[in-house]
Amino acid sequence: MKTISQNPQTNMLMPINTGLSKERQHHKLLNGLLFLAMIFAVYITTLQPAMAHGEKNLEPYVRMRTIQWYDVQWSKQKFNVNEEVTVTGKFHVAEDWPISVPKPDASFLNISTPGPVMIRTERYLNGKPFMNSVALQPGGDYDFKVVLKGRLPGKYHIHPFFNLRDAGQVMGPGAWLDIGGDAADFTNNIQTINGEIVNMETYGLGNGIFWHSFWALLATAWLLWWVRRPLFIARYRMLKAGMEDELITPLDKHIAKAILVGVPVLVFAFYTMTVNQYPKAIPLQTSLDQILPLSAKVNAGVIEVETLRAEYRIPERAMTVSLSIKNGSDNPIQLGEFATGSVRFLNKAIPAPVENNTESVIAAGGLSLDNPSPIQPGEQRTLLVTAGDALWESEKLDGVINDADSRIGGLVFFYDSEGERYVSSISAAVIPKFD
Ligand SMILES: [Cu+2]
Repeated sequence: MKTISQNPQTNMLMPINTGLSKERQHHKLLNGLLFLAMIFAVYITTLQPAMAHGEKNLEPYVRMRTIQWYDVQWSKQKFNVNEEVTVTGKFHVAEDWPISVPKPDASFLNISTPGPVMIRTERYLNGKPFMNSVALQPGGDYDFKVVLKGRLPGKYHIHPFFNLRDAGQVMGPGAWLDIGGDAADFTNNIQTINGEIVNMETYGLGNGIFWHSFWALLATAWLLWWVRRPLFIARYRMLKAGMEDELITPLDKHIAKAILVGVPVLVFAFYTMTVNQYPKAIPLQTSLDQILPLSAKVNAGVIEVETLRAEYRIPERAMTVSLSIKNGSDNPIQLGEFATGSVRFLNKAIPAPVENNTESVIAAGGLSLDNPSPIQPGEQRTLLVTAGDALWESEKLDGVINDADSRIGGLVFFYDSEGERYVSSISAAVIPKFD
């Protein structure tokens, strides 16, 4: 450096320097523009109503082969603040649970909402009320019911969904709910076991704010007490220089001792006060609810379905599944629907009742069979079923062919001549066809 600055031709460096600073200015401008673009993107995305909110993000094999929802139904889609609405439905827990997804030993049935727009007042699984997570059994069928109460007016896309421990969320079909009325009218009063009526909207709020602020202030103060001192490198150098005595003062030690004794004493004192004030209390529950699947349904073993082969033709966006079906019932049966990952492919030759008001994605004529004649009692038939629709792509289910676990799963619905429905879960490895 010295040789350069002493060089008589120092001037020569000038143009280069200006060149560099120009480049830097250019960089600054570019960064600024990028930043503006980012702000703009955030602005645009927040302005637009959220039409989708991650329903399609989960890998297709997780959506198709874990919780298989069906018959999801809302009691109403338009209601007011304080009014109750019920969502009911069923789900099958796939037998062919993906190897990379932890088993559903702890799962929580939840409702996805954009913020606290409703409150949940009741929840049932197979008719039993439950509060906690539940262990689900692969192969089992369950029936659920959740009662909610309108809290904030607006139009929201709401889904029932399962939180699976260590796996993520498996969304059920969504529905638009319209909550009318005034947010100020919302009431959420409950009666405690002591007979006292409390308003859940404000109960304990002051206490919560006080304790959070108290501990945050204490912790911040203690942190700042040390941070204002020389930190890591300076500290290390003082240590090396044998000045460790100056790093911790007698006052530091006194304060540390006061905190060490004071905090546990404080916690114990306030704990005792609380226990005396509320002698009848139930601890927060963390147990796992044990609810068995619905007892083997009447149709178990009546209709035997085995998946022989599945092929996905990419240009046609069609999944062709070869099923070996044995009709053990007393009536002729016909295949009316194939449902997977909240997409329903219907056989329009069969007036299968579309008995739900969730806008689960439906391909009305998406299901076709190589032999549409009813399967007679006692007959065993190999049926070639094609579920074809652009929904494979728009619902991002076709990504299954790029997964390391290229297997599909879903439910097939048979209807007999008496209107009886039989549900079977199928699964198979998928072979992609590129042309
Ligand atoms: Cu949604």
